[in-house]
Amino acid sequence: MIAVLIVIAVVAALLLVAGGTLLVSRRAKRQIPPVTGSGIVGVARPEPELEAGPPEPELEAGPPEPELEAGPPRIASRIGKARGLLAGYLRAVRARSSLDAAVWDGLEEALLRADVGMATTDALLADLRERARKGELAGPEEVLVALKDDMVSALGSVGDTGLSMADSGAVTVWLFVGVNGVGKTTSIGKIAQAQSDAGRSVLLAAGDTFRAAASEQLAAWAERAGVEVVRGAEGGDPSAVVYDAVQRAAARGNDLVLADTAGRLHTKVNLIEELKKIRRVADREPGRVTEVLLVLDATTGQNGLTQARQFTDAVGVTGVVLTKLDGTAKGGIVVAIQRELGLPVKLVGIGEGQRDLVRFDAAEFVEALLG
Ligand SMILES: Nc1nc2c(ncn2[C@@H]2O[C@H](COP(=O)(O)OP(=O)(O)O)[C@@H](O)[C@H]2O)c(=O)[nH]1
Ligand SMILES: [Mg+2]
Repeated sequence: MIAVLIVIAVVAALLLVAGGTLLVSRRAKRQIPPVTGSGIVGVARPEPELEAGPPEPELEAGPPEPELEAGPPRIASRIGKARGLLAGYLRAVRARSSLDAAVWDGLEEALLRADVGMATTDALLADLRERARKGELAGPEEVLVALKDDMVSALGSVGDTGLSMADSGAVTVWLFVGVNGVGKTTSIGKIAQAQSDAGRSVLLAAGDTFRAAASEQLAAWAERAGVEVVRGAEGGDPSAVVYDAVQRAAARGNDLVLADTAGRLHTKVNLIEELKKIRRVADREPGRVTEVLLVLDATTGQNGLTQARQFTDAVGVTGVVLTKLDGTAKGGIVVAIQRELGLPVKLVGIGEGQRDLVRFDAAEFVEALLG
């Protein structure tokens, strides 16, 4: 009887220990913080040590994270639609035994379908045809390799993808502009997270005062990222909100203000006037606007270019944040933006999650698209 009791006690103890170990290892797994911002948001200054940043928010706090991904998501894993569209054309091109008309037609159609745009497609193909005519490119495979190289250099020729900071002593302001629904507020939320992970002290300015929900949405992102937000009254003066945010940042010693704006009035002159004013006010000491980021929605393809032109000249855009690249076959729009607007795409949005915004890398992107 005693022997039986002893056996039962030993088994129970073993079960307890095993259960405990399992729990601990589960918890440990859940608490492993995702690898922070290395692929996100480039900066001109060296990155501070990760340890300097605020503590990682609990995973539960953010929007759903894609599973099975350690580090920041790679572009290739998210632009399946664009890859899929091109893959069919490229297979057919590769299958040709010589550089016949079908090769050129196939390439042209592929690029146009991917929304690279007529002008850019023509320019890319004219160069390749000329090189083929001179005998520099022998077959379809060589043409494809040359096309990739040309795309990478076209993408790299319009400037740096880094995001710059003001000299110390000033408060850096990054201003986000673009029409309604393109992803300004969401991108600010993601950047706030990445920048505070990188050790910066970030403050958000809810410059979209058009409706209360806009600043509430920004406040929700601020909370997730563990940063503060300065809000104004609904319908209030957005410049005043941005001004207050810069003052507050200076007083509190924040390095970086991310300023949201409204995008609703884009057909009227006064949105542009409003943005110019916000920019002027944000640039007053101690504020310094070092980036004006035009947010464009990749799913609108070529239409986005028309929008972009309305903003670029007026507010001195320094770069593009291209969102929703995960939801479109029109990935070629990246090439059109850089070539036709002469603006670098600095960041790309590849999902709705907190870490789904990555620094744009031309070689990685072209390989993901055509590889
Ligand atoms: N799939 C996907 N959705 C995005 C991305 N960026 C933003 N969105 C969604 O686009 C919608 C509009 O975004 P919002 O930030 O409110 O746009 P805003 O009006 O320019 O501030 C929201 O539902 C976002 O979740 C992205 O990169 N990928
Ligand atoms: Mg918004």
